Amino acid sequence: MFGDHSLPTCVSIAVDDIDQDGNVDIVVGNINGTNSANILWNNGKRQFSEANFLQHNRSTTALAVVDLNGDTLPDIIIGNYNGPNQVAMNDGNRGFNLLNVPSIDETYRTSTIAIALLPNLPSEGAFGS
Ligand SMILES: [Ca+2]
Ligand SMILES: [Ca+2]
Repeated sequence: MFGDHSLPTCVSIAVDDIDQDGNVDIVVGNINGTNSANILWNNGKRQFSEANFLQHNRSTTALAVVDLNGDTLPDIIIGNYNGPNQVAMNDGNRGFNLLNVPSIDETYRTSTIAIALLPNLPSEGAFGS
């Protein structure tokens, strides 16, 4: 129901071929509820299956997708409200290893993420292996 603030509400989206099957997938960040981030896996036939990969009482307010460790698999940067930001390192099997990102302050109110693509990155990527 419109206006029901207990329902998850999408506030951020990022797209990339997360599982490297040739079909662009959609990463969705939500506020409210406990499923703060989902992936819509694209089967290439105009159909998507939804998988939650991040459950907690934070709100995911910003998303970005980039390969952080140079393994060619897109990783997900997760900006949260009311909790530490995180990165989801792609394991290549539709699974992720979640890491908390140290914050400059403790307010935890991320609203945007910017990515700088730098030339001449070391082979292990910007985030290390
Ligand atoms: Ca895909
Ligand atoms: Ca990666």
